[in-house]
Amino acid sequence: MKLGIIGLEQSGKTTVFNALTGSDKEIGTFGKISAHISVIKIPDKRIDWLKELYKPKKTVYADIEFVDIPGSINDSSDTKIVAAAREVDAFVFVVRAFENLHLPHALGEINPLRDFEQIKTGLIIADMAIAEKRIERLKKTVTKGAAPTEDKTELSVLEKIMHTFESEQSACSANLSEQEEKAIRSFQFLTMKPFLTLLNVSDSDLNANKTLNFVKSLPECMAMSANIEMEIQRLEQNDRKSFLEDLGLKELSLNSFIRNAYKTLGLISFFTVGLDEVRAWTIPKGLSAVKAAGKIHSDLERGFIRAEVFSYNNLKELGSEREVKSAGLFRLEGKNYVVQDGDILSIKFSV
Ligand SMILES: Nc1nc2c(ncn2[C@@H]2O[C@H](COP(=O)(O)OP(=O)(O)O)[C@@H](O)[C@H]2O)c(=O)[nH]1
Ligand SMILES: [Mg+2]
Repeated sequence: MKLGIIGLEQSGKTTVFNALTGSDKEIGTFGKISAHISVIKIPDKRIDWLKELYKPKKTVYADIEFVDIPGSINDSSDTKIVAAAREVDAFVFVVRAFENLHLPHALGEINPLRDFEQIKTGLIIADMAIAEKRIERLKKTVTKGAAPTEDKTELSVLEKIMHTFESEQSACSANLSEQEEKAIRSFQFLTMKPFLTLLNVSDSDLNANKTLNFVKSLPECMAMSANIEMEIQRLEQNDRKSFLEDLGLKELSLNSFIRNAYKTLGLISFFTVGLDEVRAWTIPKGLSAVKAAGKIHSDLERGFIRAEVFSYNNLKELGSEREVKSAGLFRLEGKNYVVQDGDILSIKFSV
């Protein structure tokens, strides 16, 4: 999964990037440098436990790739920003709530709701430019009369979306049918992508009422004090606890961030196990066994015969695969079985 960190200039994007990934990139650079990338392993106690049980040669955790996209997303003249944003699966909107006397906000007072709208507008404007261009071209062929049906469908969907944009709404609120959505999927509209909002607050405001109110008012929002978490990330593991306690936190925001990301983006994990490898795979909720097999390798999807399935919870409770089998909790499932969070899968296939 690839997450793009976007927001206004000087909202703390790079600070958030450092805080979440433990990187050490320069902050306060005014977007003058190119995007930063860092991949983090997603901590998962289930994988830790499976590793102990199977003692595999290799253990692979699921991961998230963070891309710190510099500059300001409401600057639609910056094509590099938009191009980088198209590449990601989902966004982290960084919204500034921290006061900093040395760093006045370019738009005046600190106002997270306004800044959230600015980000949204930036994305809508970028999408409108794409839709407009395509509509213009399609209109030419469709009015000539010789256009294929797909072009007509595409045009009507794009016009529908254009209406949505004109009323300052995201493409995802255009209520498209699955078929309509398919017709325009290739455009990778930015406002179709799911997002999380990270409210970047001063550490003294972490539990303040105004923070709680902003978190409630903004969609998919959580608060974080990026500056201080970046500092804590730099400490030795043993020294972190007392600093976190002082802030009234149980853990670094990374953990709750990952939980929120899975929930908001509708993701689950399944596992493959064995003496060679124990591995976590991230998939969208509702995926069929055959599609999940395709995540592992395209051959497994093409030649899919069946999935052998048992659950992590049963394995943990009973202690071994043999016990799971004799308890009748080992199942054979077909192509259309919907994979559940915590399933351990073994795909039988032939190509
Ligand atoms: N007081 C305070 N300053 C912050 C916080 N987060 C970021 N900053 C400052 O805001 C400035 C811009 O941060 P940066 O991460 O480079 O923002 P970007 O332009 O969005 O990448 C830097 O001077 C940071 O020190 C915070 O939580 N509190
Ligand atoms: Mg930056």
